[in-house]
Amino acid sequence: MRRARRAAAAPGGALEDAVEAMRRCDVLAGVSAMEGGIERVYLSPEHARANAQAGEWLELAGMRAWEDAAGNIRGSYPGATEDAPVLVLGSHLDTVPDAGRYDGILGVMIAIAVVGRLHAHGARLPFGIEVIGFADEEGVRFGRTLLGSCAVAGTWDEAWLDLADGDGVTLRDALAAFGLDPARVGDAALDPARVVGYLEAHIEQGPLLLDAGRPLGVVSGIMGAKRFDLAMEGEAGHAGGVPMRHRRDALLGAATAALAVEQVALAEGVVGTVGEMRVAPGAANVIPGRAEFSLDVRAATDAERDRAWARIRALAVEAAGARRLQFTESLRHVAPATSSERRLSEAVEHGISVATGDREPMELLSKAGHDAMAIAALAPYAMLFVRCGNGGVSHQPDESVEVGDVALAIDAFEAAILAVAQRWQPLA
Ligand code: HGY
Ligand code: MN
Ligand code: MN
Repeated sequence: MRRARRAAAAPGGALEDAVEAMRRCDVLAGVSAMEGGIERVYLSPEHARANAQAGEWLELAGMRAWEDAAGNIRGSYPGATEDAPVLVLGSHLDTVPDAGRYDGILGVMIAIAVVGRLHAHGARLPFGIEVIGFADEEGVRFGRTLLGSCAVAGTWDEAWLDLADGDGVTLRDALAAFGLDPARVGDAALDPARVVGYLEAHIEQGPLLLDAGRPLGVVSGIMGAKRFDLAMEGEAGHAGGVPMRHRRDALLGAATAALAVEQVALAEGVVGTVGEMRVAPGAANVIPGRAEFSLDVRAATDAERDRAWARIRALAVEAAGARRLQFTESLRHVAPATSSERRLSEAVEHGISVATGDREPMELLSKAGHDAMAIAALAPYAMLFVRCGNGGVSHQPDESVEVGDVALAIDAFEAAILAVAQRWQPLA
């Protein structure tokens, strides 16, 4: 077995790899359903085109590329022996509406760049490598997130097939239209016994590395999240004829609840967001009879998350009562808080030290969700964060990274993977 040598990334090597990784992010930014912006949702024509393009890059890096039963694009790089287990690398290729070009995508390109280096040197590790471009981390189309990574983790729930998108297309029909068999999505699952672990590189999506002057960081864990569909039901009416005190204005009930989200989040030290609001019937001269809105609440622990939700819910019920409205709630998505695995994280820290010379890499709790939280059901994980520019913004077009930081990230990710290989004992 040829020992994996640290690929001698000539000074230009890392930068060249980084320039190419970012160029590929630019290419995928052009695979979009949105004029003048980036939008790529699950099982869309844009998803298919992104998979085809990513598949070419996986093959160029020496992997066998294939699309799995859930629509994830995957690349397999052999280990030293036929029966070698696999180390999984990856992130997601889908986006939010009007997205930035690096959220998820950069992590897949960093993983491909590292395997490309191993391939260029004919390196074989004690495990194979599987790079996955997950198909639906954001959950934009069907409301439930992490569908692609749940399929790989073996936690796919058949009940999700009845989820419908904004046009009433069910997940079942969308899978079939994409050329997949809705009854076979579970075939995408990996056997936990064959998985060494999961490493994900991702932009931080916040300002902490930027404020600390650090290009990279290691992730201690990912916040637990819950998403709800909430609604206030009142009575539509004439904007002129109904006296103010007689009104049952659903929008004002929803607005009071949204302000309660901010009040509770600040008080409890969690994060809460009302990102969607729909008002019916939606005319300037009609008092809103119904207001539907989303709630995304996250915390470092599930107990803190649930305590905040209980307080928000109580204030929403109070707001409804005060206006003689009907308050309804439906839980759309739950993701438990997870912690990264110590030895894999130590390998990531080692990689950061090798790449940057920083002996004390910065550790961060991720407030953003990632595919790692779904893969945690399958295997231990660790994550590498890359500094965001522009004040750390993400989920919008101003999302940015520095090419020098991406070069360091590729070197760090490679060194982390080699460290896992050198230290590797089957993780108990
Ligand atoms: O919502 C999140 O945290 C992730 O970007 N899907
Ligand atoms: Mn995102
Ligand atoms: Mn992401």
